[in-house]
Amino acid sequence: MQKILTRNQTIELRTLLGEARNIVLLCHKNPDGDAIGSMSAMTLLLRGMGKQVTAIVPNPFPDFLRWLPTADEILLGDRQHLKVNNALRRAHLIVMLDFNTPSRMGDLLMQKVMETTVPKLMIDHHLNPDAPCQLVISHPELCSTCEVILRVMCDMGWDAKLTADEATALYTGMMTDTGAFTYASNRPDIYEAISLLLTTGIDKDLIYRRVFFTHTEGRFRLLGFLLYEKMEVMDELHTTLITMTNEERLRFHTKNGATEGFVNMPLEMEGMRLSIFLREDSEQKGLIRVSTRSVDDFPCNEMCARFFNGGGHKNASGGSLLMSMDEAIQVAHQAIEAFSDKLKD
Ligand SMILES: [Mn+2]
Repeated sequence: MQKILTRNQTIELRTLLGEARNIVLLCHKNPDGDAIGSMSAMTLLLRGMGKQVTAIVPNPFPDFLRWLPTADEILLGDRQHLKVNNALRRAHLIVMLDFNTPSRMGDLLMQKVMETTVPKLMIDHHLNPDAPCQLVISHPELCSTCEVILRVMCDMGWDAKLTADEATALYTGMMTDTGAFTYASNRPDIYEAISLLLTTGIDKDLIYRRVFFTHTEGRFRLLGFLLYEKMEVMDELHTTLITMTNEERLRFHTKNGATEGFVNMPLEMEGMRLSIFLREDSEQKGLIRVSTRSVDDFPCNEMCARFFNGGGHKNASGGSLLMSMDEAIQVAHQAIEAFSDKLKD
């Protein structure tokens, strides 16, 4: 695998870590497998170097990630205020994982973090990093932050001591950010990286089941309802739109996050190019969460930037709208119309 760190970055990283005894790890709001996988791997890696590590999430993460090494120690930024404040006050280094700009941590945590003058390191794979950090290791061409971390470990010569627990965490992030290697996963060196992870003896099939075979009956019935009753299919535009209100979600006794992955499913219909999923936020009234997925060259990130106050990756992006569901549906239709040239045959 080619090196991803420049000589200067290598030196800067060594300096940042060398001076830091207490390290705080942070990830984005609504943490996913890559966010928690990154924090888990970094916690283990840095502890292996003798560091005191505290990992903080802005808000709770899904239960299917709870089995990851060190996940049970992660502090909740929206609940454990005292412990979070203490960890931030004691920190000699703050490491931001899997996000490109402080606002992705949510207002509360962002404010606390940006108030501190502690040196900051960002490791990420989202486009256009924008954060006041001493060192930004940003690689949008890589599939996940976990892949970035593994490549950093290789460049720094830390991979020789790669443990099975670290590999498990890193594999989880790579797997979840690529839909189990079904998108954003054509680069050959992804498989070199996986090969390296497998040499530690991890069971990737078990990791797959632990992450993906964990659904409740409610989720399945909600999925059935949404696909049957709430999915609009625009054949000529090769596009689907699914919408879900809180009331509909609660009817199936499912938690927030139970719809994870739903947006990918319409793309399994032959010829589909774009899937849009609108759902009411579980907490903030009048906020509509937007997820988009596409195949091939359709630019979800451009659509999300132009219409949904968001962005992300070409084939997987998101955003949000402050309006009613009916209004959001209208915006979605405008977005689809504006991109119709790219969607039609
Ligand atoms: Mn990621």
